[in-house]
Amino acid sequence: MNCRQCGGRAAINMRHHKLALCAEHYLEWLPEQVARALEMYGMLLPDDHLLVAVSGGKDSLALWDIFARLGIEADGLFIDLGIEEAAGYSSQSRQLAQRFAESRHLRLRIVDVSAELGASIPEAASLTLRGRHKPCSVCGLTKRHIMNRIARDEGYSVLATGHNLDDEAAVLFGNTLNWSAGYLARQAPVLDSAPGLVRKIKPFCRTYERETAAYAVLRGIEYVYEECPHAEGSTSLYHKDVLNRIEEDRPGMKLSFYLSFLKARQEGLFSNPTASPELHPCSACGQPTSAPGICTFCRTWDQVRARRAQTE
Ligand code: Q46
Ligand code: ZN
Ligand code: ZN
Repeated sequence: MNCRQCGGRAAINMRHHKLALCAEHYLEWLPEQVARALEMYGMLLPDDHLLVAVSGGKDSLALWDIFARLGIEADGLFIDLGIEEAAGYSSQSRQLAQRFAESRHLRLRIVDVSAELGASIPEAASLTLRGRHKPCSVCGLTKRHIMNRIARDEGYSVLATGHNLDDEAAVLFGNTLNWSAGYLARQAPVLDSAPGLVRKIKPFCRTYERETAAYAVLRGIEYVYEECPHAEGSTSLYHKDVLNRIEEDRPGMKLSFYLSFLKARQEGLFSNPTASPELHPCSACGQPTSAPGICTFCRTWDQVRARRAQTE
């Protein structure tokens, strides 16, 4: 297989794009794709102050690298969840994120959940009802809260995440299986800002996971290879697996599934105005919530601290 641009040996063959490229041309091609997505979805505004959520994985580090190569200034935010199973998943991720930032002279803001909230994510999960099965619901809730709080309080106007096409297609697939109209109405490459909420963007929403992985490897980016140990057996991994099997037989299916959804969404298929819950500021932390009184984040962590006090 040869590179379409120079005829040299291809480093990646993207059947879904009917395109093979050598390492050099691939490393030019992907940032161009990201620049196109930024433009196409109006992700960035001229005076934006950008924060990238960095997990230490391939997607977020590749995205931060691409921003730097495109000349787009962005600081990073790493949230240390305190997940120490699987040979220190969080410490390893934190180290790699720090090493990446230092080697490129980029600013990385670190929030340590245990230090800031009094318990790690696995501890919090074991202390609440929500964590009876997996820590993912308390984890997702906490990450969303911290990302928005740091962005809002520290003067960022936009938050970028490394969600790729495989992530987006799996979420879409899950929401479609359940016909979750509210979630479908809100799934988009850009989530506009609202009172108390910064704008969120997903510049890799059209980029296959294989492509971000190839980019990270070819750029020599050191990243955490392992998934979080709690991801194992999750519904979203199962949905990814199903979609991968279809993609194998029909290259490009994932992309067309996602893009056709965006088109249908734009044409009003999910525009039921009653689907969006009304938001008001949480009486404890001030972040927008649809829950009456205090938000689910504050309620959950109050419960964690109360249970911890009982057990001490
Ligand atoms: S939610 Fe669950 Fe992830 Fe948190 S506990 Fe791990 S798998 S990191 S995206
Ligand atoms: Zn080439
Ligand atoms: Zn709150």
